[in-house]
Amino acid sequence: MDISCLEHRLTDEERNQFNETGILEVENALSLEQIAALTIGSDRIYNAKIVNGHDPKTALFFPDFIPIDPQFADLVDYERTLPKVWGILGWNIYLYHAHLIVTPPCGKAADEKTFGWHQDSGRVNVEMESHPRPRLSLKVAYFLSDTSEPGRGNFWVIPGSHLKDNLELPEGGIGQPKGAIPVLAKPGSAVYFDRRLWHSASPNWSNITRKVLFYGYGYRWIRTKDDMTVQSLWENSDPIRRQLLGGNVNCNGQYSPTDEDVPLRVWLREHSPNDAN
Ligand SMILES: O=C(O)CCC(=O)C(=O)O
Repeated sequence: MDISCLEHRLTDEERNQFNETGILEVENALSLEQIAALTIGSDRIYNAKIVNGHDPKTALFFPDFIPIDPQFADLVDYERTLPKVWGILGWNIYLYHAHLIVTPPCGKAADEKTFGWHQDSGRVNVEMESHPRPRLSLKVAYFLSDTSEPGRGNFWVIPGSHLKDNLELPEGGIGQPKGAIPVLAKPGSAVYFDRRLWHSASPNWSNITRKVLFYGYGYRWIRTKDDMTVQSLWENSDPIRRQLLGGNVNCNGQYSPTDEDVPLRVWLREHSPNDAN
């Protein structure tokens, strides 16, 4: 990893914002060339699913896409985003889950139905005894299409809701919970969100297909949430990327890591010691 990535470390202001709201948006995290190339890669996956019978009017949720195209693996340790991930979670991390979501125009008129609000991680929210719930993981969402206006299948969030264990939904399944807003992300934006943030997908009432790549980072003792068939990439990955793709020496190293398990810590000790604790 090049030390130029340190320019993109989490600032105090960003840390405060993330801690307070559970979300942080960084515009222009991807260049126009990256957006174009990642869009071609995403379209290839989407078009293959359509050929295989996916309904073109419904959203495609496609996990385990990292091994399909090298440019998806390049984002795992991307120099503009990874420093903020380790700034929030620390160095004992890996990519536990990733998915592509393509939301085509739904072809219906806008309505007021309540969206599918949730916190990430399923049973973790039931079986983990603590209040507030622990952070454990976050996602970085790379927006490839323009969602800078509402109605385009936007990602919706309730800023500050990450410290709440319950969400009050409107009665009768109409309307969105108090404080809910659409994230108006432009192409190239990276949106970081705490897994506890109450959030939702929304219907795409526009005529612009929404495309977003989600990268979920969590502690190395968390199990993967999709098949994550990335092992074939280990051999040709540099040590930090290998760590982020789940490579380790043995299972004990997920809980009590040695330097060999966590090259990210070794690198930080040398180049950014405050982040190596
Ligand atoms: O598609 C979206 O905007 C929502 C994605 C989501 O809910 C998730 O990644 O957990």
